[in-house]
Amino acid sequence: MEYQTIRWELSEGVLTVTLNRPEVLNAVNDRMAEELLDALRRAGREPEVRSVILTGAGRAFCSGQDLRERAAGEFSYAQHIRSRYAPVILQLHGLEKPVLAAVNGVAAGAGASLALACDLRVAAEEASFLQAFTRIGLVPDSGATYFLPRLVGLGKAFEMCYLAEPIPAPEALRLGLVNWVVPAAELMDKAREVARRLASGPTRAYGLTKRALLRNLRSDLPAALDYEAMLQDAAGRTGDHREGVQAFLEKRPPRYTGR
Ligand code: T3D
Repeated sequence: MEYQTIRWELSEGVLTVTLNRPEVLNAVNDRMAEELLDALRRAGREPEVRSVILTGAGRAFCSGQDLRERAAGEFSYAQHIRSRYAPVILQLHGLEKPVLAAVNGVAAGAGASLALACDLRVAAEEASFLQAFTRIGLVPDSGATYFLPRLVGLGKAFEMCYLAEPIPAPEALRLGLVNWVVPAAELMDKAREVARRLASGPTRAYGLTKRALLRNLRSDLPAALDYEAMLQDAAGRTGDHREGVQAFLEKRPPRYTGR
């Protein structure tokens, strides 16, 4: 698929996907949702991709649904969310490779949900998170009501969704909504530093770790222990595990290949 609304750049195992409609603060239209889904599926398939950065072009990360695209007349929000947003969020969240959002500016509505669906978030000092939905009489969607209470607790999630005030990056850091806040000029360096480190790590073990963390959010302890044991069997059979042990015994840094 030829990309018109996003950019795909792969270097040193790190895929950078850039939302690229800066004139509308990277608002998501149907084309962008389609391209993003295609890019994320490709990222899952291609072994050369060992970590992913999602970011935005220009001064915003993403302003959510393109409000200019709303067709007049009959329109099913449910159908649109199920067919456009849900597959992207599920693909992003389920991608068994580390995924990092580099939040360069405002992340609003479904744009915030995209960032929240990533495993890690690094934000520029000027970035902010805005649950814009109720400002226009909508319900938080694209996973906002799933991710927010888990990341910041129910009380703060209510506040963010009801009042729909922007949460500036430094507050987002205090809340645990982002992992790092850096000056804008250093954002991509920081994102690449983390992504490169992850891209040179044991990719299968990271993928299985992600599976365990997500599944065990909803498990009781005996089930969590059992699931970990099962995944450990898979990790234990990887070349990277053998290399990790060998490197430890030889007192040298490991050389992981992702297999
Ligand atoms: O429809 C469904 O399927 C349901 C799914 C819904 C999911 C959602 O995401 S609902 C939430 C949709 N998003 C919003 O409501 C946010 C709308 N945008 C804003 O509130 C503000 O733009 C921001 C707070 C994000 C940033 O404000 P500011 O002052 O920095 O920028 P601005 O001047 O408002 O925007 C700059 C330009 O981008 C402007 O265009 P112009 O006047 O220069 O030609 C503005 O219209 C455009 N823009 C910003 N956001 C969107 C947008 N155009 C279309 N859709 C947008 N979401």
